[in-house]
This record gives sequence, structure tokens and C-alpha cells, in this order.
Amino acid sequence: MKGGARFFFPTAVRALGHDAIEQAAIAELNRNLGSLAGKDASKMSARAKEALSGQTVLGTTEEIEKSFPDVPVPNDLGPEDYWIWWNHEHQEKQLLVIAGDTSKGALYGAFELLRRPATAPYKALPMEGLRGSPAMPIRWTDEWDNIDGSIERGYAGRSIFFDAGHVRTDLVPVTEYARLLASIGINGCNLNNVNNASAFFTPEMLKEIARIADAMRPYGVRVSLSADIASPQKLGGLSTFDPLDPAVQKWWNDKVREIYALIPDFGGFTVKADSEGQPGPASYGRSPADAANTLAAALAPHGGVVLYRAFVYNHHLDWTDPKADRARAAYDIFHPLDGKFEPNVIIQTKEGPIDFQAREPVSPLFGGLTQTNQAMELQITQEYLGQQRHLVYIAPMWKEVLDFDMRVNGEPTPVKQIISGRTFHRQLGGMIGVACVGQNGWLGSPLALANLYAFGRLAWNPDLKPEDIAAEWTQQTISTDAAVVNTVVNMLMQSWPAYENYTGPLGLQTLTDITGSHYGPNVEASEHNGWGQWHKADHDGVGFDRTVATGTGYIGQYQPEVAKMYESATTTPDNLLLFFHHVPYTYKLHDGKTVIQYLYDSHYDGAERAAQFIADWNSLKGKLDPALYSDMLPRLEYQAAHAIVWRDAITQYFLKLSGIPDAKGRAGHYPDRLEAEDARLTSYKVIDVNPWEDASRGKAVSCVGQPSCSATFNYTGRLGTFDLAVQYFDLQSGAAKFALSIDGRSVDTWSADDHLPSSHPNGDNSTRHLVHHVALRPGDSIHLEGIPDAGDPAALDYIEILQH
Ligand code: GCV
Repeated sequence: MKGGARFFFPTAVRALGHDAIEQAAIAELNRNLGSLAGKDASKMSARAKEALSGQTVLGTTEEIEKSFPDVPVPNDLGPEDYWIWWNHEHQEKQLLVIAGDTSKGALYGAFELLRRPATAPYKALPMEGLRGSPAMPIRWTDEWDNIDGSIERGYAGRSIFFDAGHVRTDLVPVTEYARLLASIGINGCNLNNVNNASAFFTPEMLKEIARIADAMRPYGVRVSLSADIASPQKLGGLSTFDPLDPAVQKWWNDKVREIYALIPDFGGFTVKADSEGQPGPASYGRSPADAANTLAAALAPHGGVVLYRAFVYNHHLDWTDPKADRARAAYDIFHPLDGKFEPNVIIQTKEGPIDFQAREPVSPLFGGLTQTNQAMELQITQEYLGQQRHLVYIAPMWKEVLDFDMRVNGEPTPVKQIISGRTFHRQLGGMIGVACVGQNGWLGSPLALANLYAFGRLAWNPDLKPEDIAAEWTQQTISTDAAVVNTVVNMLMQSWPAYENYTGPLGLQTLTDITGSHYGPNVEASEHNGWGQWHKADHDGVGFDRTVATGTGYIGQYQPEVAKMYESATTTPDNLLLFFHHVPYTYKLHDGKTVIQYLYDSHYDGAERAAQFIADWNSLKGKLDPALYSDMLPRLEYQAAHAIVWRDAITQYFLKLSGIPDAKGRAGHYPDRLEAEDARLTSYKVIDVNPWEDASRGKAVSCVGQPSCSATFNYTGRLGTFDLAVQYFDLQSGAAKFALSIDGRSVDTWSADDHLPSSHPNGDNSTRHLVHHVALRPGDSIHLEGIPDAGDPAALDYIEILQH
């Protein structure tokens, strides 16, 4: 335990108390002893052996004081704090103490101890003991699981909680998830989707949900549920769900009593109301405060809370009205209600004013509720960030938001202090991460788990640095080898900037299909509809004027110093320019580059960076678990290829719209491509891809109603060996087959068997197959046969001849 010596702790581990949380903590320590204590005693130093021979005890401060009166237990630990203390080697018997004011604190202490061998193997514990304290009381994940076992915005398979209208019989994964959450300090899990929640509130279902609570309780994770405001009517048979109707209040009181009889430590309710079709108090002319307070009154006697979401907006906005602005909604609705919420209500606000885009400014509401508890909602599931098919480590974005200074009353007021409750002296506050974990490795992709880890660590301590968190995570889950840690941390840290660059830079948000998949490129999907995710690109310029002077006035919702910065395009940071201002394409950014050239450059840079991830990962081959290496490699290859789809779509689009060429000659100019629509086609038909920018030159070929089709290209380039990139569309359904031959020689065959979004060829499913080391001579014919399957028409965009 001393500095300079490797970390050991006594392997005789016991709990002083009997409660389930202490037992879980002890089980956790025992489970990891092998890796912690060092297995080969013959190679240990005398001190290490001595250390191993003492004892490790875990308990509440009260229990420690009783059993070890000489141990200097602090008397001011908060309810979830831990204290780890070592009696150091001058004592006769080695004693390691893990204490908490409650057993939950001790559990967090055990996990902190377990982190150290990988993350700080040579760091001694301080003489006075190591203390840890969560920055904020509410640290929850939200799951958007439906009762049938599907998960809204879940990208890792089916629910671990529900199936076919019931709680799953096998709850082992739920216990495992609770362990995972506890290991990063998360203390609550809201189980069900915020949409369509009423079905979860039947007596039968609540009894089943109690089993989930039982499975999570030993890890200090309290369960909560999303509540449908209309439940008194939908389930209770009342004629109304008016929150101010006494019969409605009574219905909620009774329902809450029923829940607590089954789940005594139930956390509370999360509410989505008057939003995206969910019913709400507006139906009765009541406010969110009326609705929240009705639920709060029912929950208060039991210690439960209401997380009322500020994600309330009209999705039928008039796009022709220059003053209409969805970004304004949360502040316009909730700021006037400040001070009107019960003490057990927390307003849960998404980190930005729109909806988890590649970049948004911080929601002004954080600075606009000084007499109300607040929590920040983040998305761990990567809805608009590549849906876990793209590597995007989101912690750097979250950190920017947490550190952002709202300048309330001209004072330093970083968001992290507001949501911790410190700034405005609130009892409650916190961070909510929408996780949407599923049965497929929790988040579907191994490196995506860094986001769940980072969420928990930041909710515990928002002062941590994203790169340090990334390093901790890598050391614990992949390897402590320095090259691995450096490379993986670099990849993680560069992944959000890369994604932002190839999807929606300068504050354009994610330029995706916002009414459909939220995945591939679709620039116009945001426009000319009521959803309000507008970027207002036209022939002359791009960006949304949200200024007070000439725009929607959204900027006026910020505190004066922040508003002043955003009101002027010259003081707005480039990365948010187009969120706040409409400018001509020739507008010059701070470094003198024009907006249009930046759009071109950033997309090429982002795609190049994504390609580099492959080389980075390959540089670690041999140092990684082979299963992890080969699981991740095709994902990175896919991402690099999809980044090219994004790059080409956005750059082609803005080239056409602005009419201003790329100074570097790349956009819309693909000299090494053989376009499918120009090939000699047998049975293939030329189609217009929708949106046009998702295919090279807007066109592709598709094989419909034929057993097979082919495209033959005449190679006129130089003699040499090349890599061939075949760009095709791998639709959600079916598994079309492709066969490539050169001058009659079969070169490769593959199957389009991925399940990418969308049932027609577009940027959601445009995919690249690489064929390496192909020898070509001028005059060769490159022949591609496509065999459609079950709704997948083997659609083809182009073949690109790459320098090998
Ligand atoms: C649960 C976005 C998502 C919806 C989600 C909603 C919300 O609009 O696309 O799937 O619904 O946010 O946060 O309520």
C-alpha cells in the first residue's frame, strides 16, 4: 500500500454487518481477490506478504467504531460517502478498513478499492484515509424499455427487464447490471420508456417489477418508473386525469401506496408530458407544476421524487414563421414556474435545447431555475451519435456542458454546481443518463461501454477529466499496457470531434433523417416540417438566426454575459456559429476560412480521422485480447466507410446548394469511381436515391423482380494492383449476395447481411466492401453480379479504385 510498492490488500475480507449491501460488497471484493492480491506469493516482497496476512473489514462507521475503537473513523461522512483507511506498516497487524456512513457508502468504497490496482497500482492511500463523496444525490440511468421487450433508441438488442408484457423470468442480467451501475456510483434506474408508460402500472405488473427491485437492491440501485399522466383515466377508469381533480390526486396516492407496499425503497416517477404526443396537464389548462406537484404529493410521504422532464415542446411549429423556435420551448415553459414546484420535484433537462445532437449549446434553463431542483439528462445510448455503430466517446461533450459557466447574476455558476444543488442551495439534483442497455453486451459495442462508465464517474465527480476517465476505463477493462492505454484513450478522445466533423459541424447539429432513422445523412429532413430542428440552409447561406436583434430571441434566454457572447457572430465560438446565426457561405470564421470551405474540410478531416482509427487499432494487435481485437476491427472499418458516405453526402449537398466549389477540388469530384449507372447493366435498373446526396451523383442501380442482375465496368486505368471499394446498399431486410469477377476470374463474394436502418437504399444503409490486392490491366472488365433477397434488391452505387 505504500507509495512505490505495488498495491496489495489483506485477503481475509469480512463485513461487520449483515445487510445485503455489505454482503454484496464482500462478494465483490472476494470475487476480485485473485487479480488484486497477486497470485504468486513466492514473487512478493516481505511487505506485500505481510499486507496480505492482515484483514480487510467493511462496514458502516458505527459498526467500525464498535469493533475497532482505535480506528480514527471520521464522524462527518455523508450518506453515500466512503472512507478507506490502512493502519500502515508500523502496526503489528495489517488492517484495511472500508467504511461508509451507510452500507451503500461502504459498497462504493469497495468498488473504489477495486479500481486502484489497475488505475493507481503504486499509489499509497493517504495516512488520514481516502474519502470519496458523490457530487450530487441523483445519479440515475433511464432505460426506455417497452413492455414487449423492445427498447426505444436501444441499439443492443432486447430488454434485460421485460418481454412479451411481463418481467423476464431470468433476472441474472438485471443483477449484473446493478453491479455494473454500483461500480460507478449510480444509485437509481428508471426502468421503462417515458412514452406509453401506463401499462406498467397494473397491479400484476407492479408485483412483477418488485422482483426487479429485489434484484437491484443489494447494489444500492433504487428502481423508479416512468409515469403516464393520463393513467388515472387509462387505468383507473376515471373520467379525467386533470391533476387538480381530487379524485385524480386520490388515484395517485393509492397507486403510490400500492407501489411502496411492494417496493419499499422505490425511487419515484419520471414524467414526459405534453411532448411528442404524450398526454399532459395542458389538456386541462394546467401547468407542468400542477402535474408534478400532484405526483410529488403522493410520493413525498414515502420518500419518493418526481423527475419532471423539461422536454416539452410543440412539434407542429410553423416553419415559415421566422420567430418560431423549438429551442426556446423548455425555458419559455419552465422558467415562469420557477419556485412553484414541491421540494421533491426535480426538473430533468436535456443538456442542450434540442435533442442530443452532435453539438448544441447548453440549455439556458439551467441558469433559469434558481428556486427549483434540477437534473441534467444525457444520452449514453447514441441515438444521434452513430447508434453504437460509430465509435463516439461522449464524455468530452458532457464535460464541456458540466463546466459551462452560466454566469447567473454575473457570478461563476458552472452547470455542474447548479445540478449538484450547490449553487442555489437545493436539496436535490443530479445527472440522468439515458442508457437503453440491452442483452447484447449492454451497449452493443465494446468501446461504447466507455460512455456508461464515464457517465457514472462524472455524476460522482464532474471535476474528473474525460481523458483520465478514458484511461481508467481502458486500464480496467482492456489492458494496463501503456501503448494500449495511450492508443485507446487517443481514439476515444478523437472520436466525438471526428463524428461532429463528418456529420454536422459549426453547430449545424446532426444532419440526419430526423423524422426517421436518426442515423444516416439527410440534410433536408430537418427542414419544412414542424419538428423545429431547422438549419435553414438556402442558396445564399446557412444557419438559424436566434439573436435577440433580428432572430427568434432565443439567445435572450441566457444570462446577460452569455447572451452577449452569442448575440454577435464574431464572439460566438465557431463550433456553434450556425446554431445561433444565419450567415452567407462566404462568411469568414475566426481563422479566416470561409464557412463553405470549413464544411468541406471538416468532412474530409472527420472521415480521414475515422479511417485512422483502423490503423490505431491494428497497431495494438497482439497486445489485445484476440476476441476483442477481432470484434472491434470490423466495426471500425464499417465506421470509416460510413464516414465516407456522410462526407460525400454533406459536401455534395452544400456544393450543389451554394454553387461554391471546394478550393481543394474534392467535393463532388470522384475521379477514381466507376458509377454503377454508367456500367453495362443486365437486368439492373437505374434509380434515383432519396435523398439524392446519399449516393454518388444521386443515382444507383437496383435489382427488382429478377433472380439476379449484373453491372459490368470497363477498366481504362493504368496497369497495377489496387484495392477495390464496392459501395452498395445493405437494406434492413434480406441478405442480398454479391459476386465480383475480373475478366471472368472470380475475385470475391459476400453477403449484404447486416441489419442497417431503412427499407430503401439511402445513407442509412450505404455500405462499403473492400477487396484487397486486385491486379488490373487496362481493358479488363470488372463484373459485379447482385442476387437480391427478401426485399433487399442488391442495390449498387459505385466501385472505387483505390491506390493500394
Ligand atoms: C423517448 C427524442 C427521441 C425519442 C424520445 C424523445 C424523448 O425525440 O427520438 O425517441 O422518446 O427524444 O426524449 O422523450
